[in-house]
Amino acid sequence: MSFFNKLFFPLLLLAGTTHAQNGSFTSISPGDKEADIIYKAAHVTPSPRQLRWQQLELTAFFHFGINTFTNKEWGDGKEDISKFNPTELNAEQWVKTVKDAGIKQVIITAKHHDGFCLWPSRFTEHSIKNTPYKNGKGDIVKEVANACKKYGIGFGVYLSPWDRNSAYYGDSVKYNTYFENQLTELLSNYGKVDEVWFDGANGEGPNGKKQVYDFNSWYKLIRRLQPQAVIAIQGPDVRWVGTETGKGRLTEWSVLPVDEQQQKKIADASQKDVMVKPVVYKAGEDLGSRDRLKGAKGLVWYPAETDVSIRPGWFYHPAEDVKVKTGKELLNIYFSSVGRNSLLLLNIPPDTRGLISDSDVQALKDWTELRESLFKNNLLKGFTVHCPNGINNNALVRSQRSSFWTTKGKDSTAVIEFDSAVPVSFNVLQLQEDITGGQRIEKFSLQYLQNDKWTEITSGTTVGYKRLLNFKPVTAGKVRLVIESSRFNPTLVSVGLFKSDFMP
Ligand code: FUL
Repeated sequence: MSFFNKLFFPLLLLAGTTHAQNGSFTSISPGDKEADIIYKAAHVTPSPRQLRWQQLELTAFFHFGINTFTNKEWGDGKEDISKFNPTELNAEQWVKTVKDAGIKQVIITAKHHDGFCLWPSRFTEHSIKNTPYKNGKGDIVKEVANACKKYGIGFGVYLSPWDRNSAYYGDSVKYNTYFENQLTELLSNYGKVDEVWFDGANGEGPNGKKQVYDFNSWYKLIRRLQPQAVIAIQGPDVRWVGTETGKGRLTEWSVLPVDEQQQKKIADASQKDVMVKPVVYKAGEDLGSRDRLKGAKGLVWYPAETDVSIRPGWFYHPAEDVKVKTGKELLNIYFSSVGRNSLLLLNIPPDTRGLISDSDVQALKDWTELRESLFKNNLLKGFTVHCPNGINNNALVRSQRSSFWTTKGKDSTAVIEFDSAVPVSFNVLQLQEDITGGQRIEKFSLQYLQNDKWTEITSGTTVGYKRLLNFKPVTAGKVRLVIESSRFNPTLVSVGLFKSDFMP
C-alpha cells in the first residue's frame, strides 16, 4: 500500500482503541483545498522514535567540560586542558540524582564549542586522554553511558558542530570528515544512543571561519548506526522551541509546514524520514495555525524541545551556587514547557569535583515533591462523565491509559460534563490528546456551574501531548470541558483537575 493510500485508509479502525498508522510526513497536492490540508494536518503522526521521545516528558543535559574548570561559558579552544581534573567524579551520582527527579533520559556534552572531548577520541589530541583525569585513561562518555544503563534511563550525546579548536574548522570537506569520525566513535562505542543533539550556536561572526556542515551525511550515519535515536535541534526529529527561558508557546503545534525543497529531498532520500536541516523558528512565531498551513507544500511532525538551565549558566560556576532555580520556579517551568506541548530538557551542570552540587540536588528534590504531590490525585476520579457524542467517556477519568476518548461520526466539537455530588476545589487543568492519531484540538474552555450558569474558568488553544493550565482556585461539583474547535474528531487520553498551593 502506498504512503498516500495509507493516509486515506479508514482512519479510526476501531474507534476508541487504536488509530490507523499514518506517517510523520505528508505532501500537499496542488489541487488540495484548505479543508484537504487541514484534514491531512490532523493525520500527521509522530514516528515511533518521536513518540518515545515525547512521552519521556523530562530529559536532562549535563554540561561538563574544560569550561567547568576555567569558569567560562564558551571556551575559545586554546584552553590548557591539564586543568581538567575532577577528583570525585561519579557519573552514577549524576544519573541517579536526575532519575530520582523523574527525568527519563540524559544528554552529555561530549564536545562543546571549545572542541575538548570527554572521550578519548582517536582524531584529536584535545581530549580527556591528555588530561590528569585518571592519568589520561578516563572516558566520561562511557561513565555516563554505563550509569544510564545501570539506572535504566535513556542516553544521548551533544556534539557541537561549531569547534573552535579543530584546525580543520572552516575547511568544509576536512572538517565534515573529522566530525563524521567523531560521530562514528560516539555512535559505535557506547551502546544504545537515544538522542543526538546538534547545537545551532556559532559565534564566528561575519569575518570568522565559514564552515558548511554536511548535515545529510550526519543524519544518514545516525540512522544507520543508531536508528532509534532522535536527532534534535539542527535535525529532523525535534526542533528547538526558540528560547532558553523554559517558556514554550501558548499555541504549540507539532505539525508544521515544510517547503518544496525539503519535500523533494525527503522524497529522494532512501529513508523517508531523512531530511535537510530545518529552519530555526523564533520564539513567538505562529508555526502551525490554519493560516500558516495555507500555502504549505508538505506537512511534517516536528515537535518542540524546551531547554533551560537550573542555573543562570549552562556550565557550573561557583558564584551561581546561590542562583539555583527553586523547586517552585522549576514547577512553573514544567507548566510552561511540558504543559505547553513540549519536552523539557533541563540542564544540571556537574561541578569541579565532578558531582552535582548539593544546592542543585536539593532544588531537584523540592521540585519532584511539589510535582508528585500536585499530580497524585486526579480530583475528577469518581465524577460521572456525560458526553452524548463521545466514545469511551469513562476513559477520561480512568488512570489506565489503554484507550482514548473521541467523538462519534464527524463531530469536531464536544461538551464533556463531569458531575459529582461532592464539590472539589481545584486550580490546575491537565489535558492530553492521543497524539498517536495526530494533533487536532484548536480551541477549548473549562467551565463550572455557578448559580445555574456555566461560567468560564480558563481557556486555551492547542493541547497536543500535554496541556497544563493554572488559575485561581474554584470549588465546584459540576464542570465541563468544551472543545470548541478541532481539525478532525478530537481525541483525549485524560482530563485531570488538581489542586496546588504553589502555583502563582
Ligand atoms: C547554546 C550553547 O551556545 C550553550 O553553550 C549551550 O550549550 C546551549 C544548550 O546551547 O546554543
